[in-house]
Amino acid sequence: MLYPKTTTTRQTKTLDGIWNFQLDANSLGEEHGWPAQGLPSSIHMPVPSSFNDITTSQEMRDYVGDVWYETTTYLPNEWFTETVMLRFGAVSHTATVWVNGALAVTNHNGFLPFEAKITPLLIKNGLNRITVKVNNELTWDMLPPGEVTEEKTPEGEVKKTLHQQHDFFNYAGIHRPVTLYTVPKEHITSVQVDTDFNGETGIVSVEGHFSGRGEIHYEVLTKEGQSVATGTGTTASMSIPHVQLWSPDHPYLYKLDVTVTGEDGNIVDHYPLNIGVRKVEVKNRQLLLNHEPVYLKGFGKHEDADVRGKGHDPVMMMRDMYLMKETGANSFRTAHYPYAEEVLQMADEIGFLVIDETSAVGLLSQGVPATGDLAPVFSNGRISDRLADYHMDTVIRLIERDRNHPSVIMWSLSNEASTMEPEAEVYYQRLIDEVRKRDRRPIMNVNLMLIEPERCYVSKLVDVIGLNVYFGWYSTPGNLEAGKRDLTDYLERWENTHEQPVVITEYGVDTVAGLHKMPSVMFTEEFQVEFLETYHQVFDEMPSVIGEQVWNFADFMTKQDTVRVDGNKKGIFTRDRQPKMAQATLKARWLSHKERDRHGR
Ligand code: GCB
Repeated sequence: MLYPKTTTTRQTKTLDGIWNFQLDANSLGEEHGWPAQGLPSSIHMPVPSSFNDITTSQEMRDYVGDVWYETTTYLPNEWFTETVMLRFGAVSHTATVWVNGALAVTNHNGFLPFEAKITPLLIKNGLNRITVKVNNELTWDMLPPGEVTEEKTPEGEVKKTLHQQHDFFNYAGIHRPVTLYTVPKEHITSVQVDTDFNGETGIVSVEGHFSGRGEIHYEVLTKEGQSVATGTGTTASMSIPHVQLWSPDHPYLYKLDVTVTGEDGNIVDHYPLNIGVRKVEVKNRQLLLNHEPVYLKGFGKHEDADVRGKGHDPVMMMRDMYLMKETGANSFRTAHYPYAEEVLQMADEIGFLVIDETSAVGLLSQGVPATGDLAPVFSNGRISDRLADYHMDTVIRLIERDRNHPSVIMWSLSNEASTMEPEAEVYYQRLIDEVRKRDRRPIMNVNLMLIEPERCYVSKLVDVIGLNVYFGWYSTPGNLEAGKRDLTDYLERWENTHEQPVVITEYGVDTVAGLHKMPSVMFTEEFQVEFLETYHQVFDEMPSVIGEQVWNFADFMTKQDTVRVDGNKKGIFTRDRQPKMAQATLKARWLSHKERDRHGR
């Protein structure tokens, strides 16, 4: 699905702003005709944003069930000669959309875009009403999985409670931009780009599709607008002489102009996109970017901020990007779901290597922190065929959405699943086969530290193994000496049983900003520094470790729990994006690791 853009043949109109909003605890909105008649007693709500933390109401924050959003807009008359599309960047989790009271589209995925052709539903000389019903419930047929229970309050009302497996607050609402846009009646429907290079020559392979009859033309332009390659047809392979390769240190983007010309020679449709020429491979236990070994330094992140929750916010996004660069990071993982498309566009521009993750988090018998014994979820039917199909759909849609980003170097299929069950092998093999059919990027799966390398049924199938490790925190709490020993032992076992390289996808400790103690104890800033330094000593002795991503970039909100102090405090930055002491530790290490980048281990 192409990102909406204003081009010489297309127009866009944002619907972001203040919408009407109403809770619907008894799910009566449809019965009462809200899509056609309007919301009867709404309040104001910003879009994009989570609704949970905007007001001071406890009910709103912990609300589980249906909520409604509504806005109105006029459209310029000239739009009615074109096809009009309505597109949502993401709505968490289930959305039903009406235009002027008529059903336009439903979507079951809280972290991926969806759209509908709405031309026939629009009013030409009047105000158009767009209504969205959002449901934030989770089931074991969805990702992430969860469960809702109901109880009767003393007043006789039904109160729903969400039981989730994952360690981030179940923020909900219209989370990403909402856009109306036009496409010509016959238009470009998809563009897929793959890049490579041979010596000084860049190779750009494109596959483009057009809904009508007409020839597609491609032109590659430099930043300065100089044409360097052209091609024609559904598929084309173009060569760029003296290519400037894309990398985090040199995030050079070319522009690919895609056009379709009609019989009269006029341009029928035009869609430009940024492309970066680069090659990613996993070979001899190394991650190669443009044939050079690269060591990943960076963070597991979240889309999370005070007040706006998971609502996309360009202000926070830019602050995060600059803070990561400042700290010397070259990468991040979109833990634990696909991030806004705008984040990947910026990663392309600023230069980050992104591990792009699905929303498959918590396919386990336990919530977080998962300690002790794990019970089965694959073999006892908890993970159903419907969940498997949902996972597959997510993977396919993620690849379709993100495949053209040079920043995306790897697909992460899931975080911390019950991969010690033999049934997991078939489940993951099916996903992996599908990914390999569609794209040649390396595949990763991320493991919980309770998964034993000798008894993991999935790691042997992937290209890169992700490990989340908390020895000295969740095990032997506060004892870094024991933590170091156990970490060393664990990583050595992975190294000895698997051939693939390992990225440490999580390591970190909860740290309350401003809490200090000498000698250190858990939760102090000193302990966070010592924990990281201890872990780094171990990583540096492990040839299989090709990257380290600290958990987490910033403090983030979780559900209330005895092990969480107003959220998860493992951030290197606070939730308002100011540094803890450990930022300096990472910066000193990561900025002096240039050599390691270039030569690998
Ligand atoms: C994990 C999870 C992550 C949690 C983290 C923690 O292993 O992948 O979602 O937030 O541990 O802090 O416990």
